[in-house]
Amino acid sequence: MTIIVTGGAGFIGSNFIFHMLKEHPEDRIICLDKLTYAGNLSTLKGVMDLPNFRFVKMDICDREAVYGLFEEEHPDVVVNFAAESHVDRSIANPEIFLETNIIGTAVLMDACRKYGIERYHQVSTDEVYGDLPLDRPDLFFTEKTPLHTSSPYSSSKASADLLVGAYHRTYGLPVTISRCSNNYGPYQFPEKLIPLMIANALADKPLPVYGDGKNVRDWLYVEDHCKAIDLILQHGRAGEVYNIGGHNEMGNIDIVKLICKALGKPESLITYVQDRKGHDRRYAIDPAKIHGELGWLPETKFADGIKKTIEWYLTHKDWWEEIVSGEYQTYYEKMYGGKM
Ligand code: NAD
Ligand code: TDX
Repeated sequence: MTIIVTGGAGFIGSNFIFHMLKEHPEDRIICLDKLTYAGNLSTLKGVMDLPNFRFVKMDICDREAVYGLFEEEHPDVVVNFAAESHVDRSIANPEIFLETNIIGTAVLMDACRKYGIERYHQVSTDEVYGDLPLDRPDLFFTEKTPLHTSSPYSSSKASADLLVGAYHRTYGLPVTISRCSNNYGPYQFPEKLIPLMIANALADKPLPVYGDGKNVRDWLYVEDHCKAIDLILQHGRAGEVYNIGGHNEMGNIDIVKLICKALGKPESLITYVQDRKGHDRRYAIDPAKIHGELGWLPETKFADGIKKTIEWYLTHKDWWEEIVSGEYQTYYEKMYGGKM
């Protein structure tokens, strides 16, 4: 099989490529990535020379280029990870989120319609369901929870999900959608909570916690997410949505304290800053459907996953120090400069 993986130079996409090349060496993987600030070619250096891997620098919104690639490669499967993925950036500048996350998805599916495909898989997020209250721990997101978004990011992802559903119903495109909770693990860009706190703590810099720090996220080790998508591609039913979650809810402040402890840094580094606008309170996934239909359950306990993740950032300083010292610094100053 030939599989196009978009956004494969980013965090989850690269981990998915590593997973697929290991588990399905008979498949050919083509990584299509625009290499935005979040895409890093050095992440893929270990697989770049493999005969069944090809990297193509391309924008998913570039219809002509995307059609050209489909014409040349005739992919059997497309897995779309490519997106603008950071909520805070979407609040500062929504437009690129609408372009990449909505128009890009439409272009990819149009190419699938034109050239034929066995499966188009859309990597979505639990954020499309909005948030849950902190005082109702009995409530979870199921696939039937109505879409109810808070940020330009989640709205763009929900819009894309609606389009994917429409292409299935209108054109019979064989699609699947997965909606996953917060991922953590190697190669995550240090603008996201866990790697940002690790990088700042190591540099003895303030650890910026939004609001009261009590917002809850449902953390999933990235490898478990990749395994779930692999299963959906093999056995998932076309037209269906699958929620993927870790059953691992944690308050932000507890994660930050845990990172301080693991790195031997004082909690006095923790600095409460102005809350994110429209900040979702709690996310929690009910993964009963993917468990019942496909037998998937998260395998990595948070205690083990976070240990592995911290260890990875300690042993791969060259990977993230380059990012922290470059263009990202301008964003960081804009985002946190006046707040701390
Ligand atoms: P990321 O920001 O680390 O990576 C995104 C990748 O997409 C980058 O390599 C970037 O260069 C590429 N890209 C961006 N715009 C592009 C375009 N126009 N054309 C081609 N490539 C483009 O993101 P991530 O955290 O790996 O997330 C991957 C996907 O998973 C996204 O769709 C995101 O919405 C979804 N998701 C993420 C999480 C999470 O916790 N990180 C959870 C649930 C769902
Ligand atoms: O500096 C920070 N301080 C802070 O308190 C940052 C960057 C985050 N936070 C809080 C905000 C959230 O409650 O930590 C929590 C996690 O924040 P992010 O890492 O930005 O993730 P989140 O907004 O939950 O979204 C993530 O999960 C769902 C991904 O970025 C999305 O792409 C995915 O869809």
